[in-house]
Amino acid sequence: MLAPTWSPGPVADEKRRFVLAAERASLVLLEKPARVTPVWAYGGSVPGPELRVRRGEAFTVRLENRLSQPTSVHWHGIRIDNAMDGVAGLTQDAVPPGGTFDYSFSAPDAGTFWYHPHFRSWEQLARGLYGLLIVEEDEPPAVDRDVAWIADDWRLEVTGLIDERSFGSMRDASHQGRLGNWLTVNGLTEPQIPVRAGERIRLRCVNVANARVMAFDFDRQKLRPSIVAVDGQPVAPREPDRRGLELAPGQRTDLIVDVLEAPGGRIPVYEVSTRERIESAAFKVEDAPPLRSRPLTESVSLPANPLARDLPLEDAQAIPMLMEGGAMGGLGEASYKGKMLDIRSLVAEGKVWSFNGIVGMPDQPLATVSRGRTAVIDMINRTAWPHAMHLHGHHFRVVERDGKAVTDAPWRDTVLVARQEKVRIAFIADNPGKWLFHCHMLEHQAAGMVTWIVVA
Ligand SMILES: [Cu+2]
Repeated sequence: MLAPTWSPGPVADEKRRFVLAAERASLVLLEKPARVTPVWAYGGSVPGPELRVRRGEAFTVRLENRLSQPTSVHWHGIRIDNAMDGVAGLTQDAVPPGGTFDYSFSAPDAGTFWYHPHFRSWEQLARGLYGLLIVEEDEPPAVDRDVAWIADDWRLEVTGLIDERSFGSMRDASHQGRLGNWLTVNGLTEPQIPVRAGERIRLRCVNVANARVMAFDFDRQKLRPSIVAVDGQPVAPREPDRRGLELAPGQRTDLIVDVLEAPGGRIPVYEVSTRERIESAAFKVEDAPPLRSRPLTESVSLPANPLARDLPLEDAQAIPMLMEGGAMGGLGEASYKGKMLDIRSLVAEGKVWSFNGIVGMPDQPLATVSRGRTAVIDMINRTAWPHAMHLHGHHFRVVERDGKAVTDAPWRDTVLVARQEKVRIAFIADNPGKWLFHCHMLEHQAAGMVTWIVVA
């Protein structure tokens, strides 16, 4: 019997309505000895319920806020109606404790997306508020099973409690962000995922950590991993990088894996972003006859989403964006809430990063782009740290890195910009509204790395 890796999500009623309650819950993450970790969770589970919808269908998710602070839900990667984007303070008011909000929308693209709060994200995600939103293809690919791989990086005390004293730490904010000390996959410590020999699995990987860039080494011989989508958008099948499958915070990758290990065997998957190889989870091959006499060999390709094929750059609107600040960044002064402040005064406000000399959410957008026009954002990362830049409501392509043209880059909603790197991205501004553009290292966002773009 194949056990699911966690309990299945709620089933929508006949009117396609889901309920998502943000509430307190408990997990056991530390097992020897067992310690209870109080968390915040959607529907009492971490990850929250897996929401599954069909491409293009209208549905409603009612957020019920049972927490002691306001919250909201952002649907990461969905080219969504702006009013449903869930950004507290920009597209809606935060939902107060005891309040509700109905998110009614449809998803134009099939793929792997996720949801999380967009209010005090640095605290609310770190406490466990996140889940997968799966938009099914009109004709899903032939796989035996669809399995989530939701990677998180918790910062726990030895008692099992979430390290709350470090929330808001300026040291974290000015360096890499809040790195954790405890890795989970699907809210579990080193889960042993039961599989059958010969089985073909679609693995939906997402990094929901506040700040850690992760890399997973999926065994090439025993799993033969093939990337078929990134950030929800299909790509021609390709092998992961030899150094491991890299996932910056917010990014997703869909993998096809084939279980090429004998019954009774075990295939560990290591997290390899540091010098250690940490076992993150393992596939445990059931002691049962293989699912098929010969493993499948034909590669899987996902059907294209209705994104524009061409990205005309000739008449594109150029949007320069200089990224400055952070530890060892040498930021002298920047504008915050309309006033020039020196770095000491900025730090006193909890702010250390700037875009174009402005710290935090500006009154004026970074740019206003006419609907339908191509926009090119030229990011110059003049900081000593990488940043996972996320654009709401659109997918973009990297067209240049450090002055070198990039061709055939996948559509993404989140891109990792290395320290001191220049990355040029382009997108068609075809979704009207106010769209956030920010670093998904959530402490960087909170400490200044956030702006917005208007599509008018
Ligand atoms: Cu950042």
